Amino acid sequence: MRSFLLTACMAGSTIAYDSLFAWKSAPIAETRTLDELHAAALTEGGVINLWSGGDEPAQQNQLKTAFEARFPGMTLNVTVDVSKYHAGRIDRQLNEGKLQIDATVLQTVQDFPRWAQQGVLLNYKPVNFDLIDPSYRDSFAAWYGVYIINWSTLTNPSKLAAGTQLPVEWDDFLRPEFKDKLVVTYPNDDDAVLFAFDLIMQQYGIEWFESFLKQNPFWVRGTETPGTIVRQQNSTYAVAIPSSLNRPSAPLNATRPTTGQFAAWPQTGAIFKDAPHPESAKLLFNYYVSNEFQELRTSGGSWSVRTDIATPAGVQQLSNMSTVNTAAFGRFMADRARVERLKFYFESVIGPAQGLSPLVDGV
Ligand SMILES: *[C@@H]1O[C@H](CO)[C@@H](O)[C@H](O)[C@H]1NC(C)=O
Ligand SMILES: *[C@@H]1O[C@H](CO)[C@@H](O)[C@H](O)[C@H]1NC(C)=O
Ligand SMILES: *[C@@H]1O[C@H](CO)[C@@H](O)[C@H](O)[C@H]1NC(C)=O
Ligand SMILES: *[C@@H]1O[C@H](CO)[C@@H](O)[C@H](O)[C@H]1NC(C)=O
Ligand SMILES: CC(=O)N[C@H]1CO[C@H](CO)[C@@H](O)[C@@H]1O
Repeated sequence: MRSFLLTACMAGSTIAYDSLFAWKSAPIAETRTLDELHAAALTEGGVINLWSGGDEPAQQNQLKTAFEARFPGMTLNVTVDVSKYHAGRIDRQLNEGKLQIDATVLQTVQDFPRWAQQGVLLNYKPVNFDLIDPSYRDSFAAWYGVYIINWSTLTNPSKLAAGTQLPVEWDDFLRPEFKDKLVVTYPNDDDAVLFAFDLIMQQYGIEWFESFLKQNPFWVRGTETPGTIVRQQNSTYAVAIPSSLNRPSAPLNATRPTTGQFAAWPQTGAIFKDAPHPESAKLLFNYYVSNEFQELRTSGGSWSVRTDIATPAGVQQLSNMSTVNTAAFGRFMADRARVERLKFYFESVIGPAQGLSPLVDGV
């Protein structure tokens, strides 16, 4: 009996957590500076293993470059893959008691409350935690939004007749000049795209989508792929849905509806309680919510997850816009039965997503 208990305890330290109500999980509040955290992280070997949601391998290069330049001797070993694939592999590592990664930042925001309930996340407030928008953070600091992802539409006017008006509202995509010109991510492959289509159709109905289909859109995997294709001169595709650019270089133009709803949400992260490099993970998460990183994002035209960081010039304040609700995404993602029904609706009309993972498809 004794040896059985001992074995059971050693098999996974999660056994000691309160996974019934997750009581007694008051967070540790960080008081150290970034430089003090840096010194602590170096004593662990200088590597942090992060799994980050995304659909092109280079999507976290900006973070990696900025982090490694700011903290000499540190390596941010970031692996980008589709969040829904990362989440399943994380569950497997947790289940086997062989956690190899320190932290994750994902689009599958519904996974974080579940992991918090299982007791596998570190309840930890980085400096500035209380300045994160309350709707983006867990009260006990198990998880929180670290940056905002926001979508627009990208148009390449050089591939359209001179003088073509850019598409702005969702109805504009139905105009005859955009037939055979649209390249769009499969909503049944990416839940955030599904959310974007759900918003449109809640507003404009199934008739909108039936007309949209008559435009003969080119469906692709990955949310960066439409923009890549629209930029290339060797195809006729001129309008990308979605795109995350707001200030693209010429000749491209970004637009966003002023009446229709569009998708934006806090990409959410957490440190694991059994992280092999806990001090390194803490350094990264303090950096994420620091003025330095949040201002790097806003200087690129993006919004901040923090309420005290100024919205960039020329960009409307997020909390003051009637066309976007950043907290709605989490509620959408949490209702898996509805998400499933929606996916099958789209699959029944446009078929299952075709092609390799966008991480390896070469586009
Ligand atoms: C970097 O991350 C990958 C994927 O998690 C892992 O296979 C690899 O061992 C890590 N490298 C180091 C140096 O820890
Ligand atoms: C267009 O050009 C890119 C390289 O710029 C290439 O990878 C792609 O296959 C080309 N597409 C077509 C349809 O020819
Ligand atoms: C697209 O953006 C360019 C600047 O990059 C601007 O000169 C041009 O007028 C815009 N086109 C349209 C149709 O608004
Ligand atoms: C909020 O929106 C209103 C109108 O919708 C506008 O008058 C006001 O200037 C906006 N405030 C900020 C801080 O953006
Ligand atoms: C208006 C806005 O916030 N746009 C930003 C959306 O996100 C991208 C990158 O993530 C920025 O480059 C945009 O400027």
